[in-house]
Amino acid sequence: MKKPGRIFAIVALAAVFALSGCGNKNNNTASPSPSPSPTASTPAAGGGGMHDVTIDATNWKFEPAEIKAKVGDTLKLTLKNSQGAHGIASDDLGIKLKNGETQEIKLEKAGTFEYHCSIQCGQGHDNMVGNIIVE
Ligand SMILES: [Cu+2]
Repeated sequence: MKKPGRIFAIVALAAVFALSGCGNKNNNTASPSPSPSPTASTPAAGGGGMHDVTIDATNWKFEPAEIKAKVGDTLKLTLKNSQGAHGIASDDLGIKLKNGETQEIKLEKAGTFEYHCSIQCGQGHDNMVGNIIVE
């Protein structure tokens, strides 16, 4: 007489293998979702940059006295008086700065724009000029 228990055991084992195999398969298919694609922000071509410039004013000059930028850029200008009392003004670009002030200027046209000291600061006042060159 055969032992049905043994056959049952083999079937049971096969079933276990099948189940475990199936289980592995499920684990594999349930792989973690793909990593999020990097959302790299593409910089705007041709201008659109930001220039953060602090102009240091002394008796009697601005440093830097020349600022270069491209059309479409934004100039973030800050005036810092290290010596004396000076201001910055440019009629063409609408700049008006006193000591410690910051102004953002959108550069929309090419050209060389002069800025000058806006406070009568003494004998070198007329020499206190600078240029913002927009290309
Ligand atoms: Cu001045």
